[in-house]
Amino acid sequence: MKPLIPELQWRGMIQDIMPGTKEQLDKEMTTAYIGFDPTADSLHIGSLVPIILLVHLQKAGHKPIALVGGATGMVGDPSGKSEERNLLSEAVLNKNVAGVKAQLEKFLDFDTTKPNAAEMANNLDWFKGISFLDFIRDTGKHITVNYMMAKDSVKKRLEGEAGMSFTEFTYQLVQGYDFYWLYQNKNCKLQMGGSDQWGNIVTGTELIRRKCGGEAFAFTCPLIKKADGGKFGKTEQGNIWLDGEKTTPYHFYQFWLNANDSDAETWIKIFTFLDETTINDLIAEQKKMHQKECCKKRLPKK
Ligand code: 383
Repeated sequence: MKPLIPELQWRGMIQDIMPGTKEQLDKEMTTAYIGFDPTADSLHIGSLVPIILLVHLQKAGHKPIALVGGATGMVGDPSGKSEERNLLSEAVLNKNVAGVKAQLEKFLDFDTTKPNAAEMANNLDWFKGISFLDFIRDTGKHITVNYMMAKDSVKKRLEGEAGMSFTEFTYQLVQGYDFYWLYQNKNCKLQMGGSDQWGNIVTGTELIRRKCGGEAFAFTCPLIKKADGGKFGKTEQGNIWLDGEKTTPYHFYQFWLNANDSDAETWIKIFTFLDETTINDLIAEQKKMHQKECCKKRLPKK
């Protein structure tokens, strides 16, 4: 096992971390997961940061699970959203699950001869067998409404005019149950995600503690912002998608090339696997030569 947390720390990829997480990772090969909801048939470069987290985790010798939210996609995560989402039809969801799954499969090593082979999961596989009554009795009973209402994702929406449906209110419990299920069935002790996911992730560790007295861990990565305050991953043409049909390789490359110097310095640490010395040299070279292309040319190409 290679040290994962220090590696992610110098890259600026850790926002919040639960006490004991580093010790758990140092102690044993740890199974960890990140969830991706099928809100579109392709992921975009915002999802690339958590995908890269999974890759670092596997490179360090731990076991990654990439979860596609066939069930949570039916509910809609209110985290970071000021308005209620529209429900997606089952046909659209099925198409999106297939698209997201195919993309995630490209990044991880699924070779089952290795002890830390990656796995894919779809939370619909366990949720389709759970009845509403079972869920509110066996899971809902462990978490108070007071606890759920204290989350940012809920508080923000209660302050607004439009409110929040019961459907979206339950989201954190559904994601929380996933963590519990993976803890029980896959010995998964760690959940990661972007910092917008902290509330949902902690509901999971809380559920694990209350339902079976278990201890689980978490950390999040910062949500990428541009130095000029603009939204990362958006251009005038819209989102930068990972799907080459939606964003051509040419536009994908142009996106990185158009980064300003300061963003290029931050992004080279996150979006490449170059080591610290190489990156420091590139940054120094960029500063010296005022030649802004030298970091950017090493950013990913499709
Ligand atoms: C579903 C079930 C789980 C665990 C997580 C999920 C998905 C999660 C979510 N994530 C975002 C998404 O899918 O909505 N509730 O669009 C994004 N993620 C990752 C990362 C991020 C988050 O896919 O911060 C950006 O990409 O966590 O917004 O059991």
